[in-house]
Amino acid sequence: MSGSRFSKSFLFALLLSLPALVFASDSAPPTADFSVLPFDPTVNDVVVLDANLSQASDAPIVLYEWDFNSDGTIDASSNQPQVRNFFDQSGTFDVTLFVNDNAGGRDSFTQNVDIASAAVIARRTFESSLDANQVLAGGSIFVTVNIQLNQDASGLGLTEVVPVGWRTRPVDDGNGIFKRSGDEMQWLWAQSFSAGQQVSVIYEISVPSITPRGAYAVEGAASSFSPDRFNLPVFSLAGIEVR
Ligand SMILES: [Ca+2]
Repeated sequence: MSGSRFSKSFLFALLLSLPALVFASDSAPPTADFSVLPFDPTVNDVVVLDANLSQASDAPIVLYEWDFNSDGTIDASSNQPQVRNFFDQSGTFDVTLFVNDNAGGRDSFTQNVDIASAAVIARRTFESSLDANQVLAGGSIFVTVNIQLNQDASGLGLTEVVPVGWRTRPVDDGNGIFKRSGDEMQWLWAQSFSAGQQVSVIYEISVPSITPRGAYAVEGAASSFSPDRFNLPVFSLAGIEVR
């Protein structure tokens, strides 16, 4: 009687420990590692973080998670190893990558990414009812160009060019003067700016309904005449994706 009770509780204990035994069989977690391009990024650069250096062990890696400032909050996650990011200011960022395989294995790797400052930061962002840079053919998407001046500037100008046949409508000229020149949208500012000021313009793009699906580029440049002349592309993380 007592013997059968012993064997029952033994069996019960064995059953309880089975999941732990199965879990422990994932003895080799993946190894997280990533590279950074470009080698000496500035705040203007789209920084490509590439986790292809990571190694799977006995199970494929299925999820890459990125904490761009190692504050414990994941900023981007994907089943693809590459991610593109802008860093909002200069300085040294601790970037942490977590890789997860489909057997519950997980590893992390942190490295410093040094972001150099730039005299002018010109960025374009998109806003739509879908994911930020996505739009349906026949739909519209809003574009914001932000120019952060870390130097004095007079004769500030901005040009933007959208794909041929796409209609545009200025929404906020940021106290600049708007005009069209051929396919180009142009903004000019009569006033002078001092270091630390920024300018934002907003316009709307209407995508023709006959537009085939795919990725489309918007190109632009910010420029100034004095005291230090510059002519700088407007950077965006990605183009417009028509779905
Ligand atoms: Ca974070």
